[in-house]
Amino acid sequence: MIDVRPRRSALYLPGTNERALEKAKTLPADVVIIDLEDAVAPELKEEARSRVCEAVREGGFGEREVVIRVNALGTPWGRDDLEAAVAAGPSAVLVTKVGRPEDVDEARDLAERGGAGETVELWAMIETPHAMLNLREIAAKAEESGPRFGAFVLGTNDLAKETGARQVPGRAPMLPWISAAVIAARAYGLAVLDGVCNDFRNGEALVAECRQARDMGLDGKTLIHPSQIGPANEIFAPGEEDLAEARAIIEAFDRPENKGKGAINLGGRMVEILHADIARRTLALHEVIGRKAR
Ligand code: 1VU
Repeated sequence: MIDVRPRRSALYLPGTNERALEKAKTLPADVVIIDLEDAVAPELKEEARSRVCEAVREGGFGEREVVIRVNALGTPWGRDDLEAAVAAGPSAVLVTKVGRPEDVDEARDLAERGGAGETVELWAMIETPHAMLNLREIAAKAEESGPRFGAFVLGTNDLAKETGARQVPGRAPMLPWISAAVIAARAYGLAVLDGVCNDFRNGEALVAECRQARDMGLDGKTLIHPSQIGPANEIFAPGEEDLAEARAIIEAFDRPENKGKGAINLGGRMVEILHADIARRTLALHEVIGRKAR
């Protein structure tokens, strides 16, 4: 059985917004990211931390992965956030401003000190120039930490702020960084999620960013508004054409005349065993998504 976890849609919500927190329990997002960082004012940080941890302990999120995004470890709140967050037992804690491999060590040590159970993952926000320069070392360190580190999440707003790059349609200035994050994540067995589309009333912009991210190999997109969930779920799921092709490839390799072959002719196109691997993964993802929908 192939282990696939759909992370097509990861919805952020402010840790101080009780209404959004309740609503998230009913929305079809694969992942809910409850934010203690940018969406919470400094004077509310401690109160938000307690409330969010209580809400996560209470549960009610069903099959959604629940992630708590904590303040950077170098801030007055980061270390306490991380220890409290892991103890609340979410699916993952999203560590912000990870820029060096030492940040991975520090987060892992704090998580273990906070009593993180086996199942609580750590995810890393990749959102600074240092993170971009150190992607390979960060990803390698994350893999070395065992199953504890699960994903990179791109912070494209911070990357724009820190570099001066503009967030333009087509995202040309961001593409090298998105690609670099995908390569580093895949080399070391991590999932990778795209940054947000701020223009949440602009459906066309969201669809374009989701398609681009899917084609570049990302697992899903982080979102800020419920209206963005449907398009992300659809675009990051295998479509009818992908499924038909996957089934045709597997069926072709199963034919007696193709037994033992590494490459075959499928309707004038070369198909290799690696395409059968991709096809099996596509069908596994489709099956898991189908089970969630039931
Ligand atoms: O109609 P209802 O009262 O039932 O619900 C509203 C609203 O509460 C709800 N809603 C959400 N529910 C869950 N999660 C959300 N993120 C969320 N956003 C809205 O949906 C109903 C309709 O809302 P609306 O269209 O009237 O939108 P609002 O004006 O209420 O809110 C717009 C913003 C952008 C403020 C809101 O969507 C929001 O707070 N989004 C998340 C912001 C956030 O968490 N930012 C930090 C992380 S993103 C980042 O740092 C980039 C890396």
